[in-house]
Amino acid sequence: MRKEIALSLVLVLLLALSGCAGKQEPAGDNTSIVVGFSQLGAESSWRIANTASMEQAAKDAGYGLMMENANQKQEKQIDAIRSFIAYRVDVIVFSPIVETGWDNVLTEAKQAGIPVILMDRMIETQDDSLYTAYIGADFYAEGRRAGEYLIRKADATGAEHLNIVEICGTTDSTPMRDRQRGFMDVIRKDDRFSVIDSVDGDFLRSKGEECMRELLAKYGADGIDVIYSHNDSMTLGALDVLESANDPSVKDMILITVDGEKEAVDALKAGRINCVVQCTPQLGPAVMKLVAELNAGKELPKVNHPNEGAFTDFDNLSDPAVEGF
Ligand code: GYE
Repeated sequence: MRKEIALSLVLVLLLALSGCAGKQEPAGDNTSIVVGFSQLGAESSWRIANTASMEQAAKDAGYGLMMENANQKQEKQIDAIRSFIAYRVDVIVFSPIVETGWDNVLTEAKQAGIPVILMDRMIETQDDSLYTAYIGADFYAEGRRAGEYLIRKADATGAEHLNIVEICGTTDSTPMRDRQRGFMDVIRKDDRFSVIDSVDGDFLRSKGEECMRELLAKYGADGIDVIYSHNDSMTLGALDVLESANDPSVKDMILITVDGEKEAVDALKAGRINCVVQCTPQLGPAVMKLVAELNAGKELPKVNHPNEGAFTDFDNLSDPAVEGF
């Protein structure tokens, strides 16, 4: 935090000394490139790893990073983007907490001639020219992977009918919408499956606990066969509640989670979770590569997805490649 303030101050000072508010042209090295980065919060281990990846990658590339953390508030993200426009950063990178409500501020960025890279999450807009590129996971494919695992598991165990509860990420965020849609598209036509409840856990561990307590009270452990949770933080919170419930039916539950942080992958290895769909937070190097290409005047691909898969209890979990972040 202190570093970011210092960076902002240095920048303001430079602008004041040069007596103009114009953008500094790159002087052959990277040090004059400043990236304004609006991170949405610090809600999960994924997010914390993502922030660290951005900081490290900017440092490695020799770019100045002006970062603002919005603590889960869209208004704070909008303020941050406005301040980046005022500072005339070279590129704005941001991870939108929800999909809607960005057109005005992104139009301001466009009018100021500052390119915008969406990192991690998407926006909903009629005007695709409001962002230059998107880089982040294919959340729909992640949801499908979760559903495909469940079908394989049901086939392998000969299950006749499974009651599913879904613990969802932040309402109206891209990963919440698409992880749900992908999962449903795969399981919908198979009448072995019923989603009996879908609750909002906001991607938070504490909410995962809270949701699990409520679900247990409502359906009992024997009324729930599958838990599909949109991120590891919520899953780990739910797992704490399940394991302290001391109910024998808990161990028959199938737990499917998304992200792949170390604690979740370790829980998979220990047989406490059944499937971890991967979603990498290590987007920093690829983001900085896009920034470099932009700076070199290249046209960027509009959508950039990292390669991802899933770890499951069908895999050889002693393989060293089975590792969390
Ligand atoms: O899955 C979750 C985080 O947008 C991919 O946000 C990200 C999600 C991630 O809070 O843990």
